[in-house]
Amino acid sequence: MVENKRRAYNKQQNRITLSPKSPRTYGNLTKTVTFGIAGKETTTKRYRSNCKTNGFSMILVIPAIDLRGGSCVRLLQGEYEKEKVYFDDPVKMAKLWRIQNAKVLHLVDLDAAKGGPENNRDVIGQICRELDIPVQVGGGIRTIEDVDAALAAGAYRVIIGTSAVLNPDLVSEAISKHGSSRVVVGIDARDGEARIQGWTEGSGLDAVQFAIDMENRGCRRIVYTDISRDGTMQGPNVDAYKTMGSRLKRAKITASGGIGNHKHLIELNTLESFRVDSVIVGRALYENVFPCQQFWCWHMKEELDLTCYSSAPLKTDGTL
Ligand code: AMZ
Repeated sequence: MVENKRRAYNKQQNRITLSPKSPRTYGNLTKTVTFGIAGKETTTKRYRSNCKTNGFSMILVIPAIDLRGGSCVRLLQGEYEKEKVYFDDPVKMAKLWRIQNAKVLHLVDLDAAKGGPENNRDVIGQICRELDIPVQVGGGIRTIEDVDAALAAGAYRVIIGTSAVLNPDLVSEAISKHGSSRVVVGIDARDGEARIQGWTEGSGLDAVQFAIDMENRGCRRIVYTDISRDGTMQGPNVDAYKTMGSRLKRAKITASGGIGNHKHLIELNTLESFRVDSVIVGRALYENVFPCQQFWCWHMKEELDLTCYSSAPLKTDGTL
């Protein structure tokens, strides 16, 4: 078999193995990816975001599931009254994003973010257990016990928003306990001001200054949402990411809000020098705007039987 051959079928293991043609081809992809076939087990090693292919950096696209009342919803600009329910089976939804090639999943408990009861905890735990990719979980993480519990339930990473504002020491404590890749800060801004409690209250804090403060506390990733763009599909607030990114020295930015088509992704892909390496996409994925999605069973989501889809959960240290 030619060494360079991209796909090799290993009969013994009954697997198709994708191996890099050359180290340059997959750049930052840290490990070989192995896909199962015909209902066999699927194993995916961890990716580093910003995979480089032939010197071209690709932003990591992270599908979002926002949970409310047990369903997958999207809000318009974060307003709880402007809710659209997309699917009522979040575990199946998570698997659908996974088979659409998600490398990381973004999971938010909207009820808990607003201070409501944490009714979604069981389903969050189930998704974390049943998916073989890292899941980042936000919404309602207010105490170190919440951080510990989410990570123990299988989340790869927790996002602290409201409590980073109200109790910034929590961020320092959680990072020193679990490390900066497992604890990140969510900054959700409207007109440059960070908002809290499910975005229902202002904080009086300037989003950029707040990000710098968090970086000084050891934070190495900011999930930065522009509220006025969120759910609109009108395009990301590129200037806001440039402004924040030019002030940060060590933290990376995950952009969020406004993605409506592939051109928006390409726009964000130019912001690597502004520390943007990944983007959360919600409504655009649910509304199937990317042509490639149509090949990935979205229209059959109700009928699809995903019980044959099994996966190896990540261990708590993030390895398989
Ligand atoms: O849409 C909303 N109203 C909303 C939302 N998506 N409110 C909060 N959140 C997300 C933030 C962040 O990921 O983007 O919840 C997380 C922060 O939650 P908390 O409870 O720590 O502020």
